[in-house]
Amino acid sequence: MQSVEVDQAVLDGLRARALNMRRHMVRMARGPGQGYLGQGLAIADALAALYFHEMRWSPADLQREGRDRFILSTGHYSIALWAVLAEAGVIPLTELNTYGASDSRLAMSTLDTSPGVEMIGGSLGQGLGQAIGMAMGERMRGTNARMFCELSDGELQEGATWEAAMAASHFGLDNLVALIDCNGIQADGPIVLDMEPIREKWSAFGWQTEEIDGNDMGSVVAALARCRSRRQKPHAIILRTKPGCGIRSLEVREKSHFIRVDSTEWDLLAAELNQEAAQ
Ligand SMILES: Cc1ncc(C[n+]2csc(CCOP(=O)(O)OP(=O)(O)O)c2C)c(N)n1
Repeated sequence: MQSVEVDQAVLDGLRARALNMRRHMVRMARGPGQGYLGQGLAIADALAALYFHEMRWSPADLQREGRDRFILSTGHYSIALWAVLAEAGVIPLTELNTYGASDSRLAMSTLDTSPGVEMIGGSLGQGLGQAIGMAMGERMRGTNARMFCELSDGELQEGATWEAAMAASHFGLDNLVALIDCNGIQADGPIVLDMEPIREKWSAFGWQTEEIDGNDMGSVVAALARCRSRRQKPHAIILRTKPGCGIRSLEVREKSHFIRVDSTEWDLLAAELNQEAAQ
């Protein structure tokens, strides 16, 4: 595997971004007192690396032609998307505590009325197929834009995901990167169907694959850099992530699909996050 040297200052900057995003997420879930916080905290490092290092996009023009795109297939991970967009200055910080309110742009699953949303989520298993359409479209237009599609381990149980995986390798979409968030949970328990060995399955479907600790910034940045090489194959990065990452009491929680805590506990969670960051 090609080794990638990443500047320490760059990594430190991205870790600081991810920490801020985790703070934004706690603030969001605190509004309604609940939310998909566990998954958001887990995927924060990957989104920080994408939006603040790997992707070519402009916070000032979210519709810019030929932009790199992030496609969030797992719609209920929206809390992480709102957090990265808030960190980039696209969403005002004051709006974050409207998360999940009925008239809010920041819904608990992605809507087309929210900023920076490339596809409407909610129905799982749809993202990779849509990302393929976008990747083919950009190729036909002759741009260098790349598509980064997040999907969850639960979505690996959808037939549509594997149909899309076959199509991407058939068409040699080397401008497509799938980020497969393997957090090991599916709703209120462990993953229902055993999908292992996940990496081997993607390799067998013709993808260039690697498997990393999705909460280690150095590994995430290096894996994304390796996907820049265009060798007629789509790329899959299997991210092993920790639900609740950054807040110890959530990391060890048995059920972290939908987090609800008492109003008195939010300060404690925020303090735990700061404490872990200081270590
Ligand atoms: C097509 C479809 N089937 C079922 C659901 C209901 N559903 C919502 S979240 C969820 C769990 C999915 O697990 P995973 O995607 O791994 O997400 P995580 O548990 O990590 O949040 C399910 C089955 C859905 N949203 N879409």
